[in-house]
Amino acid sequence: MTDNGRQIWAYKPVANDIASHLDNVDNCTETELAQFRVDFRFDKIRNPNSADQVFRNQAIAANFKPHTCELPAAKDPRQQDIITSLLNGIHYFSMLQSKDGHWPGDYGGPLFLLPGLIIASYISASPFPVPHREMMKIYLFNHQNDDGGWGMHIEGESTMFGTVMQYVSLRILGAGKTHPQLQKARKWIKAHGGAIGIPSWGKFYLAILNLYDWRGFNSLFPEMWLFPKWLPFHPWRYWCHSRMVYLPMAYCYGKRIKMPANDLLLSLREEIYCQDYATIDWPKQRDVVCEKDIYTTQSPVLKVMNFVTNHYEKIKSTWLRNKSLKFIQEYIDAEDAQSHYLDIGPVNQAINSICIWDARGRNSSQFQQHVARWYDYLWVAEDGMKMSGYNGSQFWDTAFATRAILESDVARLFSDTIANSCQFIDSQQILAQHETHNEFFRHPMIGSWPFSTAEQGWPVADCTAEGLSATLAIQHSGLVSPRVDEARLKLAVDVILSYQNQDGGWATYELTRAPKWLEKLNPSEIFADIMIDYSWTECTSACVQALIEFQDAFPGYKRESIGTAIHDGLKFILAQQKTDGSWYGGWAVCFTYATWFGIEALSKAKGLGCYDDGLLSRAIERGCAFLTGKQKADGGWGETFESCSKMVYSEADTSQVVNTAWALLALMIAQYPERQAIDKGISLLMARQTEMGDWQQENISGVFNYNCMITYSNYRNIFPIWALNRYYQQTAGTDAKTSKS
Ligand code: LAN
Repeated sequence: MTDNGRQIWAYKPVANDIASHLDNVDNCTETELAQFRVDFRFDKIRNPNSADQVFRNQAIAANFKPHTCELPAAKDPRQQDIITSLLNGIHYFSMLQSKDGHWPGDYGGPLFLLPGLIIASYISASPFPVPHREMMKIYLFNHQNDDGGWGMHIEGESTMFGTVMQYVSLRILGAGKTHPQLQKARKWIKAHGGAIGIPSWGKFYLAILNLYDWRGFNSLFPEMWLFPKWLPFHPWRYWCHSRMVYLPMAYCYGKRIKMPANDLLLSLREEIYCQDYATIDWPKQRDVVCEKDIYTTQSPVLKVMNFVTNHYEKIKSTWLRNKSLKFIQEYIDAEDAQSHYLDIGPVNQAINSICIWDARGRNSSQFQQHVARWYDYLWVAEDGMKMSGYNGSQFWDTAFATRAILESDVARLFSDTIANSCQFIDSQQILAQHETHNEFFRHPMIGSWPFSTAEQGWPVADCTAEGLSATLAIQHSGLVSPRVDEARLKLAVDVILSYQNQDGGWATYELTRAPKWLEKLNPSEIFADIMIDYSWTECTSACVQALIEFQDAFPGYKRESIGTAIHDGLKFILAQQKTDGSWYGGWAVCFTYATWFGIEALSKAKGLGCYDDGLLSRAIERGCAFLTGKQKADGGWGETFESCSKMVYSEADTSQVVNTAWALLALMIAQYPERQAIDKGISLLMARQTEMGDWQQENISGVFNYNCMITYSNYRNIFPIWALNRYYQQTAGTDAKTSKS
């Protein structure tokens, strides 16, 4: 069910408004659950990625319309095939668009999110309705690896974090300890040293559940929030995700929140440890991490800091502690208010819920507003009910989809789809700031666009750029009367300019606010580069492209500063290129993704006089040489998620349509001269397309912090469509006759 970007799953929907479903206490029967498994088969061994079939089947059933587009004239049979495939692709995808104009989709992948929410619901005695609980169990069981454990994410090898979190969640949801899958899981846990080796984020959740002693946890030093702001390590300078996660964690730590023990918890203490719980020497476990989990090791600076802050706990001033907890609570309130209780992401949504439950009580309106938002994060696919990595990827997918369709004049056959996206894009531009904006370290955001919804209230630099590019493309097409006027476009440009870093690049949500050495304080063990907001190739490319497109349409506005911003952005992108010609991608898998972004920005900048064209051309050529060097014999490209974590190109056994589309988009924008490489890739995309115009769900496409993967289910449509459309545009020209049915 969707409304203005909000998407929730309802069991047996009866009304059309989301609010009436939040009180739904419907039950489901064993027979219905068994039927679900028959209707939606999921086999982790075949593919751990579900294909979002639950949503898609419903959308197609509701929106089905026959494909009646009159095909544009084709020069030859090959082109006929291209046109057919392209139109089928867009036609199918347009049926997935929701009434409010966005494309809903599965945004799961990480396996440590749902447990956080289950723990929040358990400690606060606010259980989910039975159908939700049952669907969650299906999901958790479905993603167990063959060895009995669970990974950090759906494609990952088993880790202690993944395994203990899913195990405890299943037990909370009512799975018995004699269940064969849980017995197998216990074996894995015990064979790998037991839950004392869970990384710090896991130690945190277990401590909340009274399954781990807070003495075994390195201090989160809530007093650091009272430091003077000029200090280079004041937490206001952290990457906003770390800041917003360590904030409520520090509250829970400061208050040593823990659930009262009960039979289940006492039994769990025996199930997940190798030793008797009462005999565990907790302070000694602070830095114990199972080797299967370690991605970043503790730096000497962090060790010293932990030593100091752990000792401080013994002598701490109660007055200072209370003062810092008061500040933290105000900050949590502000984050809740600014984001309408959605919060910046799934981790702090759950932990803030726990803090608010502790501070204000279960019946408080604040806590109830938190609970209402839990549903915004839940998504059902054939693998069961998962927690999304965000409250969705609504805006991001819509902006990309719009640009993909508008790549050629076939868009005019889909003017209704574009009109809907246009409406969504219009409605999601952030045009107001909360009164607590400045007090709590927020970057100016009027005119920006978010990743999910404006309501969520966190603007992102490259989402703003994609919003601007999509809006300009809509205006350029003349298909619908523009809804975002010139003044609002200029606001978006101003925000983009305000986001540019000293190094010429653009980061994700804010400017880089602290020096790189702050990374030495990364306590997470499982993620890299989380402490500050770094400039990225992809974000920079998106901003550079949007500025180029804007300047083309409005040459008079801030000509000089936009010119300088483009120049510096290009310089940053060139500096990121690796010696083999590739770029590393921080937000999707991986080298093909960022190399597409690198080449796209450089190619669009050529001939504009804002940079040395010779340098741009050479970099583009090297990028293309890298890509063609990785093309598989079948014409496609394929990378696995290990490219992201190992930072070296890791070739998948089979070509992947999403990687193939990125590589093709890059080669085409670069006007790569050996057309056979492109022709072969396009043939692969066509061959992989289903009869309806969809593509199969293949490997996972997204990533964050190098080590955790995230699903972008709409990518399998958006990027093949975009590549086919660019191919059509380049091979047919814009003069091919098209007519709307
Ligand atoms: C996202 C999703 C979108 C992504 C892009 C816009 C694609 C990127 O270009 C910039 C970074 C951004 C906004 C991004 C940052 C990290 C996020 C928010 C996520 C990958 C979605 C989930 C992830 C978040 C950190 C998950 C929660 C986990 C923690 C470690 C706090």
